[in-house]
Amino acid sequence: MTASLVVQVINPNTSLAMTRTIEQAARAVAGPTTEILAVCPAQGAPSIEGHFDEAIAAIGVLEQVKAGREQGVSGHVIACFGDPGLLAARELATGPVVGIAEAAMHMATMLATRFSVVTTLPRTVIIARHLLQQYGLEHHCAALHAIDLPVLALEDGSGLAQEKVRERCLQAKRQDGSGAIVLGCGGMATLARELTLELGIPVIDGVGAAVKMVESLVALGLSTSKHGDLNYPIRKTLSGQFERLN
Ligand code: 5HY
Repeated sequence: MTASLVVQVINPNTSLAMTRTIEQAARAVAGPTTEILAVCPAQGAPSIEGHFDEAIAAIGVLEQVKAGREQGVSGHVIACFGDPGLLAARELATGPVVGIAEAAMHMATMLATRFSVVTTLPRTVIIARHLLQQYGLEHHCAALHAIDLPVLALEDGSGLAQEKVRERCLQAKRQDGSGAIVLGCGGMATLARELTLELGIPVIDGVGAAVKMVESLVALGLSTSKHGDLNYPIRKTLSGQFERLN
């Protein structure tokens, strides 16, 4: 069956292993006529663990969105829980651009009155807090937890990070009074279904949520508004390392 739409799923870090994990989660939920095009920047940060990494990652996101638009993809997913470069990407894109944090957070509000977030490092919890404020959802979030392991621990094959995620999700369900849990890392994407079954509450992976949101937006004939601040960037000649964004 030929693809009726192509969703570009961007892992903003340069970890090929995590890109594969994210691709697996995206393909698991994609519709029968949806093609998933999983990509990551050739250069940048191997993992995104703070404001500095986010700034670097945003450039890679923009390069991938530009390439995807030129290839005619239907929409884009930014598969990093900080949603790096989201608004800038929306300026560049024609189709919808959905970040995994915003997708998972909004989906959680449709399933429970309060949700908790389980992410990686304590220092990146503040990034999730900033997103909650930016998206107007802070009053829906009961608490944010960190497994206190680096992002790439999710790809080291030991299973330690995955077990820590499970423990933190159980703790969040017990302590926070939350009816749902949002997984706060693209690398956690493949854990959601099993945790939902084990905990008996919705455990939401933003990769799957974002892919389905892009599919829905495209099916409704909706794309990024070009009226106002998300119109295409004002034309100017970018120089140096940014020439490839012209
Ligand atoms: C992510 N970092 O989803 C975020 C998660 C985090 O490299 N991919 C990353 O912990 O901020």
